[in-house]
Amino acid sequence: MAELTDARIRVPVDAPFLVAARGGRPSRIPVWFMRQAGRSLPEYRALREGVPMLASCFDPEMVREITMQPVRRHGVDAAILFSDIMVPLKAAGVDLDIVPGTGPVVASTVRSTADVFALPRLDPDALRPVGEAVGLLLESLGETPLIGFAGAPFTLASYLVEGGPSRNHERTKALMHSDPDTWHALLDTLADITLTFLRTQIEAGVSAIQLFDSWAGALSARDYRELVQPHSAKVLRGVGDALPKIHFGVGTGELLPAMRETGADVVGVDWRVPLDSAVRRLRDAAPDAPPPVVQGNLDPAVLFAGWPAIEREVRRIVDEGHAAAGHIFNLGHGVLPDTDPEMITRVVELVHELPVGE
Ligand code: 1CP
Repeated sequence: MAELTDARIRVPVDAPFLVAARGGRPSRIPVWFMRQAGRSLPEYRALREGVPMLASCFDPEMVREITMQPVRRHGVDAAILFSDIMVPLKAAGVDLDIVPGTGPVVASTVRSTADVFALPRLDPDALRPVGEAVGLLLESLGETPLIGFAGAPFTLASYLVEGGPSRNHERTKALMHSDPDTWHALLDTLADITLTFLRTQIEAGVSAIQLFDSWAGALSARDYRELVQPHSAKVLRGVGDALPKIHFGVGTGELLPAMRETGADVVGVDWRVPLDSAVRRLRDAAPDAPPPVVQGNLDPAVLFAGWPAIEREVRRIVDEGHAAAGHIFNLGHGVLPDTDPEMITRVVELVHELPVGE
């Protein structure tokens, strides 16, 4: 693979994040935070002043700077590319916007076979600014790994079908149950778009990828396996095995084994399931598979509880993470906007002081 011989990549093979992701014993417990780039940082808000979210995602210098901000400030073990799950759809020409305070809003919902066939294909050239941003970041990051990411087909579909953020996903569930053929055609199209987005980032030099199926926890395990899993598997198998693959969703305690079966090396866990229970669920479901590697799972709201409570929770999570073959410390979902950045820095320092385990 080209990325393994790319002289611009200076990430050592024993970087703690990469070792843990592979189920090895790192020199320290690696830590990064979902949504670490953005929102809670004053330097982010200053830079984004007057620049729409999607415009910033297609500006390579801006992406470089926003991606670097939490690395400089907190000393995390990995950077995550500043972008959004809607970027590949925007690049394909889908009429959508990211509205401040709301999230992604789609101009025309996708609910019929005709709507699915009318979806544009994604020309990789339209993602050139994303590849350029990754290239710039390889220089700035040096030895710190860069995580690329994409939204999984189900989570992307939920925005296209609902037209925006949704609490109950009722129209999405109505489509999957009333017209499975159209549903599968939609998810197959989205899997192709997602793969193109990930391949752009991989060819440009990211060290790992995370597939966000943020809203998959809204589904039963039965529906997930039948209507979603094959499409996420198409994405993760299509990416290949050259770099570690993390798969995450919120409220997915019942889905953890099924999500791992899509081809994930690392399973992201939210705060609802203790990491040792998550490891047991994964191991019991696949006794012959390699021992599980997990990422998580501090409740983002605990960062508002004051240091003594935060410290107690971090220590508990690190202890429970010792049940896994590898543990990447993270939150159970993204950093909340009003989080005090100082608490994040202190969590990084504490995790780095704690023992790695056997
Ligand atoms: O107005 C603003 O400043 C935009 C807020 C914002 C930001 C900073 C949005 C809109 N997206 C992002 C960046 C982003 N999105 C990143 C950056 C890298 C980092 O993690 O630091 C990432 C990884 C995402 C991924 C993303 N976007 C997900 C999956 C992760 C998750 O949190 O579950 C989802 C579901 C989205 C959709 C989205 N984009 C933006 C918002 C507010 C939302 C969620 C809307 C909803 O609740 O449905």
